[in-house]
Amino acid sequence: VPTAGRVEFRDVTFGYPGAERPVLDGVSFVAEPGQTTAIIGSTGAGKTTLLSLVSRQYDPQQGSVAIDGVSVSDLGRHEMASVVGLIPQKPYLFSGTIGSNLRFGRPEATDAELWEALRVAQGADFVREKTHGLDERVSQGGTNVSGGQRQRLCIARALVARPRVYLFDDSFSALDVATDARLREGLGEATAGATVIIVAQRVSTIRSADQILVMDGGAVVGRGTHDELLESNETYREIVES
Ligand code: DUT
Ligand code: MG
Repeated sequence: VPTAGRVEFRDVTFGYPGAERPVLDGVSFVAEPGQTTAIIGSTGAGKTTLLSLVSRQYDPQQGSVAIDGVSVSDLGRHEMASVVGLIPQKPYLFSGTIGSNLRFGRPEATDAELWEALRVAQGADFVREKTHGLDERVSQGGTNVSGGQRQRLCIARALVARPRVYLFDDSFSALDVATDARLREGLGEATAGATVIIVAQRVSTIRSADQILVMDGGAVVGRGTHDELLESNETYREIVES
């Protein structure tokens, strides 16, 4: 399996425009290809903000964010879409069909590829039940797709694009434990070789991660495996025990 998508943060500081205090303060870490890096931390810790710097919704005021040694600020918008696949915390659909939503990152994808991505994302059954299948129309504020279904479509959309880096922002918390486990098992295969970063709340979601980053107040206050952090990190223990 070819591997690529090494993400490196070097001493990154970032504050939202107009805000007094930075939201991220001196964040450094490396997320390796072929590995899963999990990020855990209380609400407001800066997890979504960190991901938004990888997908370059914002640029840091200090420090650098690089993918495979290239600063993300040197990647154009179009290039970015094929390098980074973000599954946002609040999943969104574009007005169009289910198929056009799934093909967003790779217009030439075949129907078979869309169905395979849906299968992995645990979304094939509900699309099959739609009268028009992949041609079913959806709209941004539409009600014919539930929140959970929307999330699975966003996961499938990212899989279809085959990026080097996958960013899952709290994509699994709303799923029941069995679906969560099934989904992540399939994702393991579908994303093999890429860099996977998962923001999560459940310990069951992250305990098998190769590396866990513990965030608190905009800083990385711990890193290691589940067992290492249980041993050494008070903030992690508090999160796990809560
Ligand atoms: N913040 C802003 N403007 C924004 C987004 C966030 O000022 O557009 C602030 C809110 C918070 C901090 O930045 O104090 C970090 O927010 P973020 O959304 O990154 O936190 P999180 O770790 O993703 O929290 P949650 O677990 O609730 O998703
Ligand atoms: Mg968030």
